[in-house]
Amino acid sequence: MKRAGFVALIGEPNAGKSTLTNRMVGAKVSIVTHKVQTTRARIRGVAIEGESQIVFVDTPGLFRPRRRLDRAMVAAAWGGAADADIVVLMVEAHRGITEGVEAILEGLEEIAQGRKVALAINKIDMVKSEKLLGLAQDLNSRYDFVETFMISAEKGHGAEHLRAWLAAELPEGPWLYPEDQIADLPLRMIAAEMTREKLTLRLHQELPYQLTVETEKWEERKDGSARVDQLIYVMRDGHKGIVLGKGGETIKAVSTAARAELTEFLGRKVHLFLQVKVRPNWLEESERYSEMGLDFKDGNT
Ligand SMILES: Nc1nc2c(ncn2[C@@H]2O[C@H](COP(=O)(O)OP(=O)(O)OP(=O)(O)O)[C@@H](O)[C@H]2O)c(=O)[nH]1
Ligand SMILES: [Mg+2]
Repeated sequence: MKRAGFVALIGEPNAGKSTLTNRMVGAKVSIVTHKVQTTRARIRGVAIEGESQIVFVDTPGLFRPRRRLDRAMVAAAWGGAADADIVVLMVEAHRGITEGVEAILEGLEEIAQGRKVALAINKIDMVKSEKLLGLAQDLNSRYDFVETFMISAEKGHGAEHLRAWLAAELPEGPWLYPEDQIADLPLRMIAAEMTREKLTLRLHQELPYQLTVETEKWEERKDGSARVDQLIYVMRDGHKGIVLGKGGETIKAVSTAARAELTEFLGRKVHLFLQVKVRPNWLEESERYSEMGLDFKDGNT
């Protein structure tokens, strides 16, 4: 019997939601870095398990938002949970029940309403197994999870078990996407995200949080290759200098890494052109939000 539905992965920034999404899908559809607040919008990745089509909804981390962008991100994350058939809360094994996790548990009470909520304790590769049972009990005493999983999204422990469980719990019904589709995200956005990942990995401190990347032009060439032009918006002249790097070496390295990844993803040659633009107010421009897949109005208040 065919089954299909949405599984939202929620949790604090850095919990491993995007890593798990990619593992479940079997391809990199969502960017991953060691820094917090990497994912900015909902990213849908599609996995098939037996007769079930599981649409994983990777969400931005939940934290106490300050900027308009932060508020829009957090709203997108809760929205993802509210629209899902099943919600999986991811908690980092070595960090345990932080203030952030407590705040999420409170929020869950409100949005869960009849939805199945499962717990996935992630990064079990980082702690002694004796610690896990206590953490699982503690979390289950605070919220009535339908099931608890111990996983390592990165190493793969427990991932198959979780996927099989999700596949069986989804409602019966026709599949939502064609069989060969792995992500529900325009290519131009995937490409922009790849570049943003490389920038985030190379740039320090606050800079990754003060830039955005957009694919401006996508041209299919007769020889089968693609020409992709992207804009990197930064807020200050000084930031532009840092993104470019001495003699342009930073932007060159970013471009090389992003192009390699996009080439592999598409399976054909890519010409990638990056341009940095200073735009002091981009965080307050609604068009930047729609390009990211966020709702500008969610950032109000
Ligand atoms: N050791 C270990 N590291 C992990 C595991 N899962 C994820 N990570 C690492 O944790 C960091 C954050 O992973 P992400 O998948 O980007 O986390 P996220 O929850 O999507 O983070 P945001 O998008 O910022 O909300 C990365 O450095 C991952 O490699 C795991 O099971 N074990
Ligand atoms: Mg993420």
